Amino acid sequence: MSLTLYAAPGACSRVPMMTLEEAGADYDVKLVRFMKGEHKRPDYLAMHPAGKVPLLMTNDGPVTQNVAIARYLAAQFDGLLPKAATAFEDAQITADLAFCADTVHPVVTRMRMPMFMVEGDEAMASVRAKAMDAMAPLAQLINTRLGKGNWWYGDAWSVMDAYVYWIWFRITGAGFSGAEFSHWAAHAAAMELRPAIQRALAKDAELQATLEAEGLAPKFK
Ligand SMILES: N[C@@H](CCC(=O)N[C@@H](CS)C(=O)NCC(=O)O)C(=O)O
Repeated sequence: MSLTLYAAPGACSRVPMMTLEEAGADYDVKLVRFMKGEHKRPDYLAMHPAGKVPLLMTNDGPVTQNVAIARYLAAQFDGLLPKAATAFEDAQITADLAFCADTVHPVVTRMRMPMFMVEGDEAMASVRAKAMDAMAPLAQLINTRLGKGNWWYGDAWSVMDAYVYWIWFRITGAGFSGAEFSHWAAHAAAMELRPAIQRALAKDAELQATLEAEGLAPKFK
């Protein structure tokens, strides 16, 4: 199985990067330079018509969307998601992944990238403030869930842990206070002790170093 992950440092492509490391998969990483618009070029759009990362190129073809990539990898490698015994259990797993992708991630984007939504400093500050407010109840949900066990699904690590860890990194990096969310903070600390996660973070840091060396690292206010 040949696997190539198209990724940008700090982006949600970190979720499959952590997943691939946890799976012990043999894979290549291709850096996508947002500032050069590489993700909007015809060759990339042919693989990912929405022009986003992550993209996982496989022997079967390109797999896009974090939810689909997580499920695809979990079908190839053990230990990435619980094995659903019923359609209902399967739906719960999809709902968990979709909660991250469809409910929380858009709020992260508003917090981190208000310039995608509006123009002008005042309008951007307003979008960011609203996103901080919208994040609070979502953070509470995640924190409560993580207070029930070591990992999202209790004793077993899963892609959900990678997903909520990426969200934690993004929101605390954007100034959202994690102080009230002690279970989530403890989860993030536990993630950082895992060798596979350390390897993924090191790979992501290499991508960032490449962008910086090329003068292509985005600068945010
Ligand atoms: N629902 C998508 C979200 C992908 C997404 O928004 N990726 C961002 C990075 S976190 C991106 O590629 N942004 C670049 C852009 O929109 O130009 C997924 O889960 O794969």
